[in-house]
Amino acid sequence: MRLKTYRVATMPEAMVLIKRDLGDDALILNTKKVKTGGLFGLFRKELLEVTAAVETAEESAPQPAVSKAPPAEVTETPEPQSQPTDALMEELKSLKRLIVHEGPEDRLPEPLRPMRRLLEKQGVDEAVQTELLSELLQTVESDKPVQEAFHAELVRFIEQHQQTVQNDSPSIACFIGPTGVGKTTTIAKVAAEQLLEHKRTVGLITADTYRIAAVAQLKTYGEILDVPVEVVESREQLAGALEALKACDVILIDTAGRNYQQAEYVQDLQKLLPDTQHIHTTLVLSLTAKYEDMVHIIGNFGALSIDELLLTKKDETASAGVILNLLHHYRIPLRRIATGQNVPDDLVAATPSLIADYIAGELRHA
Ligand SMILES: Nc1nc2c(ncn2[C@@H]2O[C@H](COP(=O)(O)OP(=O)(O)OP(=O)(O)O)[C@@H](O)[C@H]2O)c(=O)[nH]1
Ligand SMILES: [Mg+2]
Repeated sequence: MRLKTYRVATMPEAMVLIKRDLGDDALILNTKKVKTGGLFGLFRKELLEVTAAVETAEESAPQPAVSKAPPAEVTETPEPQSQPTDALMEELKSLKRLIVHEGPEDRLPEPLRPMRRLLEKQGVDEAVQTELLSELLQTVESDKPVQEAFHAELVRFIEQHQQTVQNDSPSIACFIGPTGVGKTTTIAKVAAEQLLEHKRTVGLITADTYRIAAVAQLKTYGEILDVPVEVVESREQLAGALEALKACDVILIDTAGRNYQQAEYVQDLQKLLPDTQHIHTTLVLSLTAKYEDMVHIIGNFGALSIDELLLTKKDETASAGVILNLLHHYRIPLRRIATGQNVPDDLVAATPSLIADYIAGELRHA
């Protein structure tokens, strides 16, 4: 990449120079106002500092052309043309934010604008949009449909940010989360999957004695699947239930749905879980929730380590952008997504291509 910085009085002046030096493919990376000259601060002139770049021969990504403008008198400060350093590339990355997001004039090339609109509509936050679209700017090839490149970029992004679960077959797993997100239903799905697909014996425990129907709900699943169910109210009782079910290959623990926006409920959970033994903890969140609320909830779990995130109710929303936000901002593995009420069918692996389909699907069908 060749980079040049110009100091000019007006933007059209910069355009002429950029076009002359860097050609039609040049891209404006940044514009800022700078004060120059003057004596003791008097008679200082305000100029525009414009940084532009163009890909060199080895880099083939097409860039938007700079529009034509009338010539004018200018002050020019050319940069030495050397290989970009890591620091420079970092700086470029932050400058890309300016290209991707609207400035005084929209600098994002026309073919990428529907993608930005889509990401916005899907609830993808600005930092993630910037990363995705600036990468796309570099990788998109003129002979390939831009939708394909977008899908491929989504897959790359997800692969890069998705963490793998430390223990993908935990023998004791606990499901926690806000009210009504689908914890109990998901436990039934996981229990059935373990029994039927992996031929493991399963035991269920519920610590949800808060809601009258909660115990009955898990017991019903226990009867259908023909697996034992224990009911506990305290850490001591939980230890007893774990002991009683120790012959089972897998023990799944259900908990009461709580408003984890309030930290006191996290403390209640800490009092329930053993302090001597690590239990694989899955935080269940509904995709119908707002991302800001998810952030708040995850923040409250600071002291209690979350081993895995499981997202439910994908079938109830067309927006999947929060998945990208979560993968980008948190290092919590996401392994499964629940896609409906049917036990055991509506539980799928959160693969990069599936998540990319969720996001880009709308664009393809448009
Ligand atoms: N559409 C849809 N509904 C779901 C999904 N998962 C669970 N549900 C439904 O959501 C409702 C609540 O499910 P539960 O499993 O009882 O939720 P919970 O988190 O255990 O609820 P509490 O224990 O009360 O906090 C039920 O009607 C489920 O059938 C899903 O992926 N999609
Ligand atoms: Mg429940």
